[in-house]
Amino acid sequence: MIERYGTILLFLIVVLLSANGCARQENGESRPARYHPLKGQVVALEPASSLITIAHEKIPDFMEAMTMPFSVKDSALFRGVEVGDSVRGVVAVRKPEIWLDSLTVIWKMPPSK
Ligand SMILES: [Cu+2]
Repeated sequence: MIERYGTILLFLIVVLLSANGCARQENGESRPARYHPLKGQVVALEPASSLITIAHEKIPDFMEAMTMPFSVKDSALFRGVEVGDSVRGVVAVRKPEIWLDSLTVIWKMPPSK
């Protein structure tokens, strides 16, 4: 009798774990992201927090012009970027997540002497 309950319990645990796995997949990677082009100026770089703050122009159908931090998934985006640089980039949105997907420097602040 006890052995039988053990088997049922194990079965329930397996079912619950696999159901959880499915739900996680549906909420995450499988849904496509939307991409918005961005133009702006770098205000702050925080590689330790994976954040780049950009004063960005209006993004049509998405956001008004504002200064805001963007999270960065690929640390390579920090390479060659400095505060003051004018940039173009692409913002990816997969609700509730927003991140900076690419970044290109289009103008560099001349070194001050
Ligand atoms: Cu914004």
